[in-house]
Amino acid sequence: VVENWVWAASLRLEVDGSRVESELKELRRFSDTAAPDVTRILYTQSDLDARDYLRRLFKEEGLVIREDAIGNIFARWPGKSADSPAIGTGSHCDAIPFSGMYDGTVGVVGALEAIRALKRSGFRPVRSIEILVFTSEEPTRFGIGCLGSRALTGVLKPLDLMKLLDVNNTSFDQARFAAGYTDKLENIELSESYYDGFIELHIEQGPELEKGGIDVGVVTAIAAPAQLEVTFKGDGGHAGALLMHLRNDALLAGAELAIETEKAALAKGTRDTVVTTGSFDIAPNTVNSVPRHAKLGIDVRDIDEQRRDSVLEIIISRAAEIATARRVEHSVRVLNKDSPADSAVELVRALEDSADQLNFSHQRMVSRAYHDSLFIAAKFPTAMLFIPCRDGISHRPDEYASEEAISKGVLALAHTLAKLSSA
Ligand code: HGY
Ligand code: MN
Ligand code: MN
Ligand code: MN
Repeated sequence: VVENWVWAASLRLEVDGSRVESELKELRRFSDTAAPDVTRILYTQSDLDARDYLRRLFKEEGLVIREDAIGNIFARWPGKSADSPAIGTGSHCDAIPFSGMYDGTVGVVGALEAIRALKRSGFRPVRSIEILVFTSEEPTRFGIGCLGSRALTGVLKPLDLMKLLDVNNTSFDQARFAAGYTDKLENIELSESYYDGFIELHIEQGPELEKGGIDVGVVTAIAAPAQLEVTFKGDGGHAGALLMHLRNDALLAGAELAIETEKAALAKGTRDTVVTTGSFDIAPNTVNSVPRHAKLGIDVRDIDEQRRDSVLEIIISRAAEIATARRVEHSVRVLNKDSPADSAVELVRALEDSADQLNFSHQRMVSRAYHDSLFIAAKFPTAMLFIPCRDGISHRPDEYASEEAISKGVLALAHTLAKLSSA
């Protein structure tokens, strides 16, 4: 590894930050909500337009493109030994409703600029370098995040994918066929030797790097996400005529549970346990009708899997107690309960070496957001590279990463890709 280090130090890479910024701005145009809010949901026209745009950029760079049965996009820069396991990099380009323009996209356009910078320097990889645009990192349409990477690593099998339905009862197969993805689901899973290593560049989505004035973060572990859905059903009735003691109000059961989820997180006494009741649907949702249906979407995370699971158990038992006390029916569905992932030590070191070579300050950190790297890490050596974002804001339209921060992330990524693809 030392000779790579010495050799890579001779790289003189130029990153065109303003080109990256303009390409991110162009990507933002593909949205179902007006700027600055970005909404880009799996297989919608905005998503398909964004994919077309990215494929155009990849083609301009002469990359070899393929797409799999669910729309994971692979854009490969063939190396001298094209058959060796490749070095992967990339992220996602879908966006939750009313969010920002940097989450995911920095890791896609940044990976392309890293390849362009390496090409401009005359560098030629031994191992191919491949950009992977994961098809649906956000849980918005089918309720579960990281669909692309779960399928690529076999966490979700074809049968699991076929069971997925969106809120309009459109099946995953119907949705992907309509988007033009008709290959067999069985062809998605990657072989063990597909990648030799994978690096994902992403905004931190937290305040630590900016607060510390640190150029880049090297992610050592990715927190363990879990999502559950709790539904309460009551009899409902007339808001005026139904007396209070005769009610079994589904909304109030849900409201009580939402407060209990916050209590369960705080009771753990650590900042690493976070719980969010992110969605709360009620029906019939009319002011003069006692709610008879409430559905809560609850997101539970921690870097400690046992602690996360104990919070899940508390929430599930409180839901049952509340249902009994309020004489409502209830059901609980755990959509996913994933394990945390550790980065590969050799990739953490490679990223730190690159930062040192570039005189960038860096720090090791945990990712509190989940990413496709969470699943890729179970099959291939993986690490993530974070750049600061303003006030740590994300999943909001005022999410922002400066051109300088992005350029530093791209330079550190390019240096690391050069090293990893040279042996
Ligand atoms: O929710 C997350 O952590 C990711 O941004 N989807
Ligand atoms: Mn996100
Ligand atoms: Mn993301
Ligand atoms: Mn150092």
